[in-house]
Amino acid sequence: MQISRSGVKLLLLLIALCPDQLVLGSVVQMQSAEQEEEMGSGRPAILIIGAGISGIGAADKLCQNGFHNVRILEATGRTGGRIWTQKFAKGLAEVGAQWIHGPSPHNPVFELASHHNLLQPEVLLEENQKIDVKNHPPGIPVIYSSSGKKMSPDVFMNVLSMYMEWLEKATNFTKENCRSDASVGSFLREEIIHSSREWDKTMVSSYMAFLKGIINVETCISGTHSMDHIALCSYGEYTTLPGLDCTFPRGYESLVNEIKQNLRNDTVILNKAVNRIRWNGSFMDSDANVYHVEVQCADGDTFLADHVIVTVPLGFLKKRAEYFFSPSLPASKLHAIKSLGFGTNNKILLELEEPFWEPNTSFIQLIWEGTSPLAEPEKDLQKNWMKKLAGFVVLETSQQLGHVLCGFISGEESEYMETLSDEEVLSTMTTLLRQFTGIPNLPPPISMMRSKWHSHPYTAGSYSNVAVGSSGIDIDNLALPLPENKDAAKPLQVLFAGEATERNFYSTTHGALMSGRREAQRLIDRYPHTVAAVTKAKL
Ligand code: 6YU
Repeated sequence: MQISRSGVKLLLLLIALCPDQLVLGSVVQMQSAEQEEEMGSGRPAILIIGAGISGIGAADKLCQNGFHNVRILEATGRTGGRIWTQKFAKGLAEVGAQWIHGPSPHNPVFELASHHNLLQPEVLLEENQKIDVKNHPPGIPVIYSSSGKKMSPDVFMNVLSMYMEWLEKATNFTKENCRSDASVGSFLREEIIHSSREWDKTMVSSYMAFLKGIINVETCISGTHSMDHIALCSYGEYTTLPGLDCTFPRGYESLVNEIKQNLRNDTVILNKAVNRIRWNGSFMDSDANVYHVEVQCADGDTFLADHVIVTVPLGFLKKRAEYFFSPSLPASKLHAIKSLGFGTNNKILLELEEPFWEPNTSFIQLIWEGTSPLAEPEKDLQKNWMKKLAGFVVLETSQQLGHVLCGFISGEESEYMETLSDEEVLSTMTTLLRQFTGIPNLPPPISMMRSKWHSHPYTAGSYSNVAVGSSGIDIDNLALPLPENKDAAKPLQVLFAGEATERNFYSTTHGALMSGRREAQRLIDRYPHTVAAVTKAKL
């Protein structure tokens, strides 16, 4: 279809009334910023790559501020990204994000979820919003050891409180008082060695095994293979929000679905994997409109835009950044992508016919006797991968799910687990549960579901961390828009959002949502006329 230049004004008027973008052949043309500004409507063509909560959140904010020429290109066949609810057992279970970490007024996920009535009433109680669990499983764990004994948590209470103090201490380092190669793991080891000199000799081996188990939990929280990979100097920059972590009774995806309601039906284009983003160019459509960015997709489609917000996970960028952008990214960004961490934390969900745990148990901690955080890590993955399993969260029975345990496992052992068949994982889990409960004929789980985030082609891991060799500055560098030069003639061509771009809230859904809104705001500030028009229209 060819459109004459004289028809453009009429066409733009039609688009203003019916703001669908034009599709001409395989090139999807969006209105150019200059043309829009000439028309005084201030509506640039904006593409968002990725329909996770950062992408959906950015689109929502843009649309609410009068930007209607917004499209999201999503590689997979679903929205939500690492928010992924699936049917399991007698209800719903989360493959990715599970909790709102810190549900309190400064958490935008909590704000949205409560606004849309997605949470249980007790979550909204003021006293719940004041509790600070610092991302750790709340409550006292029920502890089972590898010799099949259930152990009293009282035995470990003093070690647990020492551990929490060490972690708190680890958050007080800054680059002024710590070596840049120091890790949280090495710091914890020093504290353990120092403190263990005072321990009752008969308890040393149990305490060490307990601490090894707790550190396995910590690697899941930080999304890393080992705490030796986590930079000590930046550890305190991650900010926890107050509030007793909570879940979504209708699934985490209910939040994504609510945000999507505000978007036009055709905003999200699924199964549209982006292969390459060409920026700093002059790309012309058949009406001689010029755009600075061209987005090439795996299926051959090409999209032209004034601004692109990239929200793909850091894991994907680690694999593809060099080819993904043309011209290639500046050195500071490539350094950030390479040096920041993006580790694996997987779930193994098990449905049991009958619970072996007491009612009101929230977390089952596993202790492998004879292990120690001071010993060299086990090398033989085939034989030892299951020893990295941090424990099981007992999923809430209030959700009528049945009797479901959610195991968490991080790092290389988790990535190895992804390579095994369901039968192998199920059989290992059955053996493990029998060994730890001391019930040799415990029936095997009736069903199992597990995540495979490392092998996911568009995620390649679970979430980001600040690894040794990187710092919060890398997160800020990753978040900077392109071109870098603020005075460039064509500013804000490629913007970056996604959890890994939020210096204080990386690795979380609220960090991701904040990042999407942050980049939307950057564009809103660039087009004050659009906002002014919307405000006027609302009055
Ligand atoms: C939280 C929690 N949580 C467990 C597990 C995981 C994560 N998180 P997305 O990936 O969502 O979207 C990008 C899209 O881009 C995606 O759809 C892709 O398909 C698409 N894409 C990629 N390439 C493309 C291409 N080429 N073309 C087109 N599209 C493309 N967060 O708040 N509570 O309980 C958990 C958990 C197993 C895997 C989590 C949790 C992390 C969040 O899920 C995640 O940050 C956001 O969903 C990301 O959204 P997004 O939009 O940025 O990307 C001190 C210190 C410690 C630091 N850590 C403490 C926090 C611990 C985090 N909690 C973890 C715990 C669990 C259980």
